[in-house]
Amino acid sequence: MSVAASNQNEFDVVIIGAGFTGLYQLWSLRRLGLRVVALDAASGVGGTWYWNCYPGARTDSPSNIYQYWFSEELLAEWNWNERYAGQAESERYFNHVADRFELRKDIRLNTRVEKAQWNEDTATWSLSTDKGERFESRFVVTALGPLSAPVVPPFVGHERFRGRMVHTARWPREGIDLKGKRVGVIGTGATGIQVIQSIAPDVAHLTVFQRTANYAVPMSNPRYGDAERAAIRAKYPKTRKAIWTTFVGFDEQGETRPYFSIPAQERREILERLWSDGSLRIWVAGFMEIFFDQAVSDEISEFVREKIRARIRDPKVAEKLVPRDHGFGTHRVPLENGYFDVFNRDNVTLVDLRETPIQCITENGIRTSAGEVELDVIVLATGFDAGTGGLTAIDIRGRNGRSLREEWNKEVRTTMGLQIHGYPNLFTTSAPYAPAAAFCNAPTCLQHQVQWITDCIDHLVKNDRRVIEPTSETEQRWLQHHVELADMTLVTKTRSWYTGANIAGKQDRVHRVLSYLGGVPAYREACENVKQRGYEGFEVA
Ligand code: NA7
Repeated sequence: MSVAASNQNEFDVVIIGAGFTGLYQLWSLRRLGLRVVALDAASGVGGTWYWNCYPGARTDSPSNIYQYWFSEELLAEWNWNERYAGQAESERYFNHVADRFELRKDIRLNTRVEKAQWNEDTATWSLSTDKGERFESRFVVTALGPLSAPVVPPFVGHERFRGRMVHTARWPREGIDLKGKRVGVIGTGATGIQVIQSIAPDVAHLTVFQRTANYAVPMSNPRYGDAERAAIRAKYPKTRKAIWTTFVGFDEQGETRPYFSIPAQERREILERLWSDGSLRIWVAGFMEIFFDQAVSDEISEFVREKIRARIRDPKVAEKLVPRDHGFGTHRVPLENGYFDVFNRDNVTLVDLRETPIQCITENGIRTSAGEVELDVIVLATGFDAGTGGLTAIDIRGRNGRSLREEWNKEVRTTMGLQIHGYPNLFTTSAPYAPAAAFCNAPTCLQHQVQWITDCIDHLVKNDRRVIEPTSETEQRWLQHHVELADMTLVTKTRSWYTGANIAGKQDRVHRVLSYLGGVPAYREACENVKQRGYEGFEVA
């Protein structure tokens, strides 16, 4: 039964975001009979898959596990066209979900939440938007996605550039005609790789500005017909079980034998088999020891380096493209579709920024220490302020006016990535210190968080409780547990958005890594324990 008054902008729950998480959260909470609204700054639903419409944008998780599990009808009727859905197909899926479950009537688009303030007297949140609207609600759920705040590096002279400069996550919906243009791409993460391999054949000249070489696995992306879809659907019960029980929420479990207990020849055969699957299996369903054991990491990293070298004709270029400063899998591993072959093309140049750093942006292009590269378009594939950037973009004020932005500017804290001490009735998804922040098939972990939050709100409403907040002791215990696990891994030793190292000063504020590294089953168990024990460690009033 709804607890909100009938005022137009008073709700039981305001959800911020109408992407993967927001849509499911809306569907789930509405079923409890609550008054719920989802607010989103975009002019369409889909979140990440609305914004990231750059050329070649595609999921790196297969479509059979990058989807919702809450509706048998949806699973039966939605036909994925490819093993890895492209941006357009993903966006269509979210629009279908919004229509199919009549979610749109409770979604306000083009509405950016700017401030959220906790009112001690009424035990409610007040939210204000860029349109000057005000919303009152008892609970707030942030469904901002882990990668929604784009990073534009402060290059000297960027305002001088007379061509077009665009961040991949703000690609114009109408597209950009790159045919015959001189294009520079800065960044070779998962996004840069997708853009580079997609646009290289069309542009007059492509200059790739690489700071850190990246491992990438060749994607095998067959199109699906009815027979393939039927076979995939037949496996859904098994898949559904697997995603909850595997370490990173995929549908395959890794090898359980210790790596070096397997003879060298057999190890090689296993790696070749995993590699030829054309998926992330070699990373997340291979040998988990790559995350913990330097010797295992070294051998598997060298296997991948060999594969990269074999693709590139010029050995000097190959050596620049081979990562040496981190082990395979300690950053996010992208899939690629012809990425390394691009560097065999006459119209593509690789600039190694470690040798010749960017000095500034000029009127005509980019100046490195080796000289100026003239460009018509600069593509910034420079990533995101992951996990925290979406939340700190909003002025969130908890008890006694405390500011999340200011607090996280000193130290990033959460309790299981689900709540933050000092911010009652605020639930977060894809926030730091849960697997959903990074180290998980995002849809698996986000759906789990939605379910936990839904159960929690249901519990409070049914028991006539108004407020829930983790104690600072609980938060401290979780952080300690997170750090102990993180310190056992090689991930903490690397520089990437996983560790906050892509943002100046952020690494010092993050507890080792953004993502909880205990795996999906352990995280789910921890969350379940809290619930089963009546929200033990949380103050419920
Ligand atoms: P990433 O993975 O953070 O990659 C950003 C890339 O941009 C990476 O190669 C960076 O080099 C590079 N970068 C960032 N700032 C600069 C500056 N100032 N100069 C030169 N190069 C720079 O972001 P993506 O968008 O590719 O991927 C994010 C996630 O989206 C991905 O992991 C998937 O989960 C989907 P660096 O490595 O920092 O040296």
